[in-house]
Amino acid sequence: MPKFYLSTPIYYVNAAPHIGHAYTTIAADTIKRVRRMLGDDAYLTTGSDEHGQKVERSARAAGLEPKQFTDRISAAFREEWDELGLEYDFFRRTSDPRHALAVRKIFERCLANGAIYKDSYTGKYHLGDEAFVTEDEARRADPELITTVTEENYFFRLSDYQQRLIELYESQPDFVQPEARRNEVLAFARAGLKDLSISRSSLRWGIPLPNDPDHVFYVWFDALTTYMSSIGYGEEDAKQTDYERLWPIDVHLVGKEIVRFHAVYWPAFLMAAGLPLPKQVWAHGWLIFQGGKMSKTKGNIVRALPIKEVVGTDGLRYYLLREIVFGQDGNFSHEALAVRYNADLANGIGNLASRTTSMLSRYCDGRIPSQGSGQSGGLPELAAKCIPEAIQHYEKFAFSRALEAAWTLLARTDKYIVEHRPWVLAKSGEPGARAQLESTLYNSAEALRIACVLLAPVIPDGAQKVWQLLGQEGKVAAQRLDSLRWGGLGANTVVGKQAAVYPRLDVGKAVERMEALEAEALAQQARLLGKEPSREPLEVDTPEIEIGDFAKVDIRVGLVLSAERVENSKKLVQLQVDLGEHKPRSILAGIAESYRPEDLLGRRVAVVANLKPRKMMGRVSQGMIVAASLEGGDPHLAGFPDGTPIGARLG
Ligand code: ME8
Repeated sequence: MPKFYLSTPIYYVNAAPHIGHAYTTIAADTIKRVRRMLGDDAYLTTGSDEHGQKVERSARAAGLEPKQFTDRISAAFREEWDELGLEYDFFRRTSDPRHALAVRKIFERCLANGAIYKDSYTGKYHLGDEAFVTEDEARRADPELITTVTEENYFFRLSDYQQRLIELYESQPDFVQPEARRNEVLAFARAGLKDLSISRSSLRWGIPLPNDPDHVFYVWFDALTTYMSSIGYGEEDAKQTDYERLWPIDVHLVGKEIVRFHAVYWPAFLMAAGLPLPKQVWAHGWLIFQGGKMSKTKGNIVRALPIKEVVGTDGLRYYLLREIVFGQDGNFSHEALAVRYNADLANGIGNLASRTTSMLSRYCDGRIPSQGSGQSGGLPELAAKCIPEAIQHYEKFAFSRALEAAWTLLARTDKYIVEHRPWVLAKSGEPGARAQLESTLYNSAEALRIACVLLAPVIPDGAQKVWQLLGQEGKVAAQRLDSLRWGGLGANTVVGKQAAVYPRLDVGKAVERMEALEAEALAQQARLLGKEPSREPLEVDTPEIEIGDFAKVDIRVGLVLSAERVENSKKLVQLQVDLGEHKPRSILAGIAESYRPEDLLGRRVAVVANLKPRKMMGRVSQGMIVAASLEGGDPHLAGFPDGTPIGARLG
């Protein structure tokens, strides 16, 4: 049996999984199902990328040690994949000591082959991407995420591999796909490759280098090796056999932003280590939500489980693989998802399955009749065309086109039923009516059976239900796509009891429910990540003062009568505050980034009433509003309950 080994990226565990991660993992799961249904011994590896500064920082922010934190988030990823019914065979955490064995082994091989040297390096470092970036990239990035780092690093001689990499892309045009990504990678390699820093001495949360334990591996050298460590590379015991059986990997499925790491750095590391190269790197596009790539830092995130609650895993899988051309970017929308679900699953295959089985119950005693000699409406010929078409598209990961091929058959079947009107034939006494009735029902059920097998990789739950409705035994997933032929449905098979495979949705309500569940999931995630950021214990080290010094400050309760933002200032709000004097004071406060003017109206605030008037942005402030903040943090206004007398003095 041919083997097929496939990977998803290993996801950073600095936050809970979102639908972008689910997208890749669903696509990979679909590919694995297709390969199994084509007779391959197919395996999928995934995992969690746990080292590096980004994860370490998130752990600290949650008040946890990195290991505790990554235990939690890595488990959340696994639970998510299990809940979505995604069938991975290997899950490797980079914090697993078995993974370190593989990383060290590859490093030692590269070292022995002269591909590694030590040098000092200063450069701009992107904290979000965990990578040194060019000056140009640094300028374009969010300044908060860029720092300058000087370090003694171990370097990988990437520049030595430029020619061999170019030859690889040229001699194996399929090595990077789709074509646009291949061109991008080729252009990158042709532009010249710089040596790559592969260690950090400033980091602790990582795998120490075997020859210099003050350094830990840079996350990408560490992370990429997971594809080998998960199948036992580096271990001495019998698990090695998985590696021997499965390596080299057939496909690395990745998002397009990490194609360079997989298609340039990774093969170069393997060349230097004298190990077999992957056969293909396949990079898909991004899910776009609210105008941008979904990202943890931007917060424009959608999660998969709230969607699953409403449309099931099939609804989610179908939408992602049908609506978005695999390889290109695509917009995500809850509404489009619900509309698709109704049109194609509930009203499409679901309705066809329940109609067909109910007619079989009514007119044929719940059994499949023989094919008979009635008109077949061209369904057998159409099926013979759609089967290889769907398979070819699946093999190229053109999921939406494979699904279209299956839907061509379903749509034609719907029409065929309407054309022949079994409900009329059943009552007709005309000669030949019964024969046509039986042929119509046989052909419809057979077309449905074929579509069901073709669709099983994408909508496994519904396909299994339809399979059973048609009285078929075992698992539809155990069928072979490549031996699927018209006529496989046996006469006399007893069909199952009617049941809605995909209940129809009220689109508006479904969207509302998905959004409400999303909000709940967000709250849950906040708990997962720890609500209160941890920090160093605070030192209150301001010099002591006498009570008389304090008495000099006149702080009073004021009532905010009006508030407006100061033009051209990001921070300032101008307030009219009643202190119980003959007229309100005009006071400027730097709180516009934390409070909307309308939220300030009617608040009782603390005002330093005897502060010398100050001028800001051309306006005079007659006092100061008291707010609390940690250094650099958001201001929080001091306030008083309703009923506190206006003008009352604090002391
Ligand atoms: O990059 N649309 O991890 P990561 C589509 N740890 N796919 C998306 C997506 C979106 N909006 N957002 C994320 C890392 N993905 C490294 C990988 S591999 C040795 C190390 C998917 O958590 C897509 O597959 O940032 C993307 O490449 C991956 O998640 C990035 O996950």
